[in-house]
Amino acid sequence: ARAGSDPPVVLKLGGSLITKKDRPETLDEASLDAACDAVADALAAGDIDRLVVVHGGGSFGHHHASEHGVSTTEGTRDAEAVAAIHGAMKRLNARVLERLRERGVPAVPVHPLSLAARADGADGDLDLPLGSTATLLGEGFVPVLHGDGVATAGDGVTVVSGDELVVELATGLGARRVGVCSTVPGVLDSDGEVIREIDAFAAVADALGASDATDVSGGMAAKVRELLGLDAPAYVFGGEDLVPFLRGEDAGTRID
Ligand code: IP8
Repeated sequence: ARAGSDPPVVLKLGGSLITKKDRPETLDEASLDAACDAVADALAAGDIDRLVVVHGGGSFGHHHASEHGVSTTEGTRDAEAVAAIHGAMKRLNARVLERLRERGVPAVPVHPLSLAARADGADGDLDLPLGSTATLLGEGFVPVLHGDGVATAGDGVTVVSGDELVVELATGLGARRVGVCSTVPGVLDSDGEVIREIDAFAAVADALGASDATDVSGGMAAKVRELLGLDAPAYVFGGEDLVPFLRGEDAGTRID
């Protein structure tokens, strides 16, 4: 049997959704619980067969990354800094896994620092070997990845964001659908209204460039561009739309 041959759904739970961003290493217990309930219910109901979860850093990873001056473009060669960032992300990952498993979800960790690399420096493409994730999926597990540090040729260790992992996973695993769930109800136009559907970048570029509200997670415009490049339909939505997304319904903004 070929592991992971069924196209999976890839779901990102944003750091802003599952943590309280303004207090170091603090969960948003209520919204993490609600997200874990939604995932458990969708798997139990058979709405979803195979699922990969990615979560962001929120007040765990970003707190330590900024303390050490490390970002997606700024690397470090200080092992203490790497340990602090990776350690915080593993603590968050452990809490997410625990809550999923409490609900009967067979969630297991996949840590990007141990797998991924950028061979061409901070601007280079991410190489994320997917053998372990695909095999875990094929064996019935729900792999849970997270934003992390990543070995970066010439720059030490930089940050890999959950969004970047989502794109790699969706492409490499041939995802069926992609969901990016955060505290924002979708991609917003310059009036703050959710854009229901995006099928071409040019049509929304002005609106995305013009609005501050769309820029909460490191550039909505860049994110939309990446998601448009995927074969699978992608949805950007808020926590209130997680249940419909997992049921296969439209949620927030559809990008396809
Ligand atoms: O919250 C970055 O992941 P993101 C995680 O998806 C770290 O941008 C290590 C800061």
